[in-house]
Amino acid sequence: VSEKSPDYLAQRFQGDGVRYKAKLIGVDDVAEAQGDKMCLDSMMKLKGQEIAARQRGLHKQRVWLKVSDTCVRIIDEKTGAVEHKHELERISSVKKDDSQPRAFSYVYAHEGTFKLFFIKMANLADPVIEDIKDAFQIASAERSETLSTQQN
Ligand code: I3P
Repeated sequence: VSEKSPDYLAQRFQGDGVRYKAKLIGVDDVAEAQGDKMCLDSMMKLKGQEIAARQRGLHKQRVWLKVSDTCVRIIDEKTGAVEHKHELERISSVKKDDSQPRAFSYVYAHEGTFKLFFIKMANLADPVIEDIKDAFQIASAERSETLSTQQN
């Protein structure tokens, strides 16, 4: 962790940021910005829907997940279309799925509503969770810097 210098992180997340191969398990309306039980319940519900869909021969949507210093973007792998753009400051919680090491979820807060995005990575979820946390730190540091500049 200590080898992540500010310069390294700034470079890592600039522009488009870091790209990961993933699949979108599902999206769910949730009641709050955060909460372990709420997230686990929602993930369990979406997992049930995933199983039901597979039984009908449907597959999860293949996506790219991009983490930059401003947002997390979910891009359709086939069309390249940006389907969701989530500003980091509106991501209110990130939760690992302890039963699936490749899966995690985050909650996006928008105009008083909250949506949980449940994602399955091609590889482990830990690195992307760490990236989202690092990018969030950078984004909030940049915001307070902007703020203090304005005050001067
Ligand atoms: C697939 C297998 C994959 C899974 C895929 C399933 O079933 O379970 O692991 O991808 O999901 O279809 P099968 O072995 O019967 O082909 P993930 O590991 O990424 O979930 P998908 O169809 O939703 O892509």
